[in-house]
Amino acid sequence: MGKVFWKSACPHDCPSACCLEVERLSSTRIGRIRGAAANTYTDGVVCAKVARYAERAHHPDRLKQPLRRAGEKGQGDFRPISWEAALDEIAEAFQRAARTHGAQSVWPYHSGGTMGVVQRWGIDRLRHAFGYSRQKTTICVTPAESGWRAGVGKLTGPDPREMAESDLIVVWGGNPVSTQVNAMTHIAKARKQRGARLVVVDVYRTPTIEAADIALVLRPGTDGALALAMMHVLLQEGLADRDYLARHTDFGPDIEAHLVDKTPGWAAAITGLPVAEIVDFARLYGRTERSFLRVGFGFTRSRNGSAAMHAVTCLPAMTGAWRHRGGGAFFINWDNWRLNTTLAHGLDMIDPKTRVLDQSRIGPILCGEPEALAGGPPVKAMLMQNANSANVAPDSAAVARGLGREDLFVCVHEQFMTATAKYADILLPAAMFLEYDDIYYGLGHTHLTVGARVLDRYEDCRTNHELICALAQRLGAPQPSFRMSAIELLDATLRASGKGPWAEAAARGWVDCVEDFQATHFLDSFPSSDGRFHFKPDWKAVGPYHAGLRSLPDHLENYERATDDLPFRLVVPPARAFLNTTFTETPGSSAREGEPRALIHEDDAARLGLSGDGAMVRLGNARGEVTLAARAARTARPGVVIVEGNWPSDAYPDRVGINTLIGADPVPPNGGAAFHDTAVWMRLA
Ligand SMILES: Nc1nc2c(c(=O)[nH]1)N[C@H]1C(S)=C(S)[C@@H](COP(=O)(O)OP(=O)(O)OC[C@H]3O[C@@H](n4cnc5c(=O)[nH]c(N)nc54)[C@H](O)[C@@H]3O)O[C@H]1N2
Ligand SMILES: Nc1nc2c(c(=O)[nH]1)N[C@H]1C(S)=C(S)[C@@H](COP(=O)(O)OP(=O)(O)OC[C@H]3O[C@@H](n4cnc5c(=O)[nH]c(N)nc54)[C@H](O)[C@@H]3O)O[C@H]1N2
Ligand code: SF4
Ligand SMILES: [Mo]
Repeated sequence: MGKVFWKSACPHDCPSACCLEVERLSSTRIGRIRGAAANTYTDGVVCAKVARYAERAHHPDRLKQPLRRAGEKGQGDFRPISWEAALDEIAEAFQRAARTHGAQSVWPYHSGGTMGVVQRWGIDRLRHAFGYSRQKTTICVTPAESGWRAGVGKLTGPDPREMAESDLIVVWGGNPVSTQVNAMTHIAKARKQRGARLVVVDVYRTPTIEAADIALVLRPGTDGALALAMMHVLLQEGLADRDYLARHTDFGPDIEAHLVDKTPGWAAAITGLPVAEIVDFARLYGRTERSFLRVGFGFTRSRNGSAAMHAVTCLPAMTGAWRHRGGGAFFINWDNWRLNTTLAHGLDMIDPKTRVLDQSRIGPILCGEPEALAGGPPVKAMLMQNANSANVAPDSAAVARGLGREDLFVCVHEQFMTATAKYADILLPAAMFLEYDDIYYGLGHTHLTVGARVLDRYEDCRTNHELICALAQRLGAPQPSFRMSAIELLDATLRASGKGPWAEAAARGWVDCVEDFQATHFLDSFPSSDGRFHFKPDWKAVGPYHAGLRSLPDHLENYERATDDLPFRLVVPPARAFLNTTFTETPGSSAREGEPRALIHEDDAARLGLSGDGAMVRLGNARGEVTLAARAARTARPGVVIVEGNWPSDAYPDRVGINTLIGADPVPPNGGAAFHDTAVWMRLA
């Protein structure tokens, strides 16, 4: 008998949002996973870590029963209890917090473990039904999103499949070979069929840089300067499309005057790139009609990241590349789904007076910083789903202090015993995507992808949706949405959005929400307040921390500069075989990644007296110190240290993880974490 493959969709926080085919061996076991060939974005490809998902789904360490803390917070000592007893305790803790400190002292917290419409954001129904604190979900896209919105207006753009019809693809501050492999499929088509060239802008030699025709390795946090100098060259050399600028943008003499002294020489001194590289790149960009700018998140994870994103998005507005098939720029799709999630996310229950807590600032919030608490009460009770904040959030020492508070009740709903799970008072076992139904937003493409259940539930696990419903009922919520199944909610959501019934979507595996060329290339108008692209952003309208941002394309010097005391710049990008901290538990992924490791420029290594593999270094700043293995490599610029992968703190010799060194101050103008913007000292350990 042939192998049996079932349709599904990847739930993880990855813009590829792949359509999957899962080899189903029985109602409780899977074999290989492959990409759906019939989906024209996935195109039959998935990453290696999801291809071997059986390792994760059938992992012996999966949580399988509800647990109650028996030892110290953070130690991971638990005893089994029943679901009923666990739900009673959570409900009691929430009611107690609400009684003594008000409903806003309860903080339901979520991040990107699953990206499902119901299984991730369903927690918002619980929140809104009881007036618990709201959450501003900033940890990932916010700095990039803010910069994009400031110029373009909305988070949409050309169909990324058009990259195959492009003559020049610029991957700017992203590493898709590692972080969204499918983008490379479409880029490869353009290179094969049209001889297209690939330019990659990064701060070290990533696998994507290695695949590029032209590689620009600059100093961290200097992308704005590169973009400004490119605009300078485009204007100087007659490569700007003056007609397009006049018709479709707010470009004017003030911007032109601002760019006069942003010469390649000026940018060379800031970026570390040779003048000729900057000029050649600008000319190539300006002379290619079909130039597709695929912007990543990486270069925006700096204190000047929103401004840098805005400056970069000015480039296609200056050349008019938006007009051409295979031209323009793309970051993510978010504003094009038009899903009506009022029922699924309880939007009609929102009380706009309820405070909003910033997800990235969980450390300062739990440590009681008044400004972080947005003028409200301390957080006294939490439910955490889809999140490993003890490892992934900035300033992890503060997160640990906060989660370790004796007066804070924490329920964690997890698949594994993560660093965060160890802080739980009640730890509940979560089902995996193969065991539930959901719809996912394909942020890197145009499809809503659909994953119907493939396997029976593992042991005593429950889905996020089931936990939310059970808890809401315990707390006395009368709303019918807490009594609906995930499929009922999804079906209602799709129908209310004019996208047909669930059964149809599930049978196909996706809903393509693609819009036509005219709309996605903004030929009639940009999705901004006045229909134009904004060289002059209204930062005030984007977010509250707009002080210091100018109404111009700009390179801001507000990042953590290297100093005599802190002479190195630390960058902490994703590892290929992990997805944030997910997959750090699977043998295939952890074997491939080895151990936490600092990549140090050979010249710096020599100066430090670092020799041979296996040497250990200590990195530090005012926030803390981290010890890890080091390797000398000619991969970034001198003075730049790269630590790939978000390893569990237990993987470090001192059990202190890398995010100890990262600041939790909000990125202007609308928040988010400056993960790649950290100054440190370094010495041999
Ligand atoms: N394998 C794997 N895939 C993933 C993830 C993962 O952890 N592992 N994470 C997922 C998630 S949540 C997200 S948000 C995406 C992120 O996907 P990406 O868009 O790739 O974003 P980043 O991970 O922030 O970093 C991308 C690149 O930016 C570079 N970079 C850092 N600072 C700068 C800078 O100042 N300038 C420039 N030009 N480049 C800079 C880094 O070196 C890195 O190579 O990937 C998703 N996919
Ligand atoms: N050093 C460093 N830190 C970073 C980044 C970086 O590049 N470098 N990137 C940042 C970014 S972009 C992001 S988005 C964040 C990501 O941070 P998180 O969203 O916290 O991502 P993960 O670490 O993968 O943790 C998600 C957890 O959800 C669990 N999970 C998965 N599916 C389900 C489910 O269905 N139900 C439940 N209950 N749990 C589930 C997984 O087991 C996992 O432990 O990290 C940020 N932190
Ligand atoms: S992690 Fe990304 S590339 Fe891998 S299967 Fe999921 S969506 Fe596709
Ligand atoms: Mo992310």
